[in-house]
Amino acid sequence: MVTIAASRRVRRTPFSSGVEAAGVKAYTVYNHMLLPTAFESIEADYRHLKTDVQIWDVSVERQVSIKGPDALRLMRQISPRDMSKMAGDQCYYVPTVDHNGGMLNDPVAIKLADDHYWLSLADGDLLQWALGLAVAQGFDVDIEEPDVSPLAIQGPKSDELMARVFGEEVRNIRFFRYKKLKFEGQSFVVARSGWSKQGGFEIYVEGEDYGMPLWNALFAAGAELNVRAGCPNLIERIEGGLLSYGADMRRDDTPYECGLGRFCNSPDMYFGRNAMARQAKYGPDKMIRAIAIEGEIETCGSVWPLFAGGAYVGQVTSATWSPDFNTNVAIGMVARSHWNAGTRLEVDTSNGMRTAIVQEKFWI
Ligand code: THG
Repeated sequence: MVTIAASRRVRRTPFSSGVEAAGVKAYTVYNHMLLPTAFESIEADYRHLKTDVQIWDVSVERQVSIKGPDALRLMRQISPRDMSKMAGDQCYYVPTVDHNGGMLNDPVAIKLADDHYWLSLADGDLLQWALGLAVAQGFDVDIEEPDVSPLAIQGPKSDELMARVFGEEVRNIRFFRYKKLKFEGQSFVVARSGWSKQGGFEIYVEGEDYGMPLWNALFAAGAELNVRAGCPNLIERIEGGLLSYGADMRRDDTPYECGLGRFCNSPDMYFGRNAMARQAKYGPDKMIRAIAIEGEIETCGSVWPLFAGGAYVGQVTSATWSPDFNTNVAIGMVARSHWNAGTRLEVDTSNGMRTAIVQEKFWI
């Protein structure tokens, strides 16, 4: 087996020793840090995620901390989602765009105080864009990457497991809200969120000291719940239409093109508003779609072009077999002329041409 060499550039996490002891089978690198991609196998992990409860080392969801009198002003410049009415215990999924409306990242924003936010990043160096804007405009904010490592608890038994470790209060946390809860006398942000459709929580673990004690406490409390180590699951997240920045969308796509138009409601503060005005009014010319693929395929590890009668009409960027839906499930970007549900296309996969059918919506 080939291994990835960790270093100061490719960082380990506070939970890496637990991840290794749990038998991690594969890693990827995300935000210059190790992210597990499989334990038993992607299909076995998927089955278990949907029936039990898993603990995910998602430390790679690094935080950018924006703190100071101009924090909200800066937040409103970097995202088309209006953050001015965010509650004090709220998290928002916020597309962030450049001056052309090109997606730079799709973080979760956490409001810690009126003058303090975290941006929980997807893969990309968004800190540099935020810092550039702040410095160039003389904003009064501190911008840094604090050592915060999210640990996700996902699956139908998440509430039960979390209640055993953090108390019954966790059950009252609403979707995309958080409470500050204690473990061993230390307070942590605990939010009802996570990159699966199976429900669950994310614990924002500050520093290294509590990492393995918390990991071990969760495993001890969850033994009879059949708790296991897991990670974001490729099959489940395609079924659920959870987009992966860098794979399904990039800087050449706007939030409207990514199907994230419902998160674009900021009046006028953000860079990119002029470039996005036409799409806000008339809609985009291409959009992310759920796509089913017929026949046998390998998991998509790159980009598969989509054709209609030989003409290029888009691309598939994620695809794999779904045992529950008995079809290959995929995410792709499709031209307006061919994006209606039921449209039959051809897709050039690593195993050759296959039939692809545009779906009405994602599977879960
Ligand atoms: N949690 C945290 N940080 C993250 C992720 C996360 N950073 C990286 C990556 N994931 C960012 N991307 C997403 C994409 C989708 C969602 C969250 C982060 C998500 N979407 C919900 C959905 O589509 O059903 C709901 C969004 C909403 O309605 O507000 O959860 O997972 N900390």
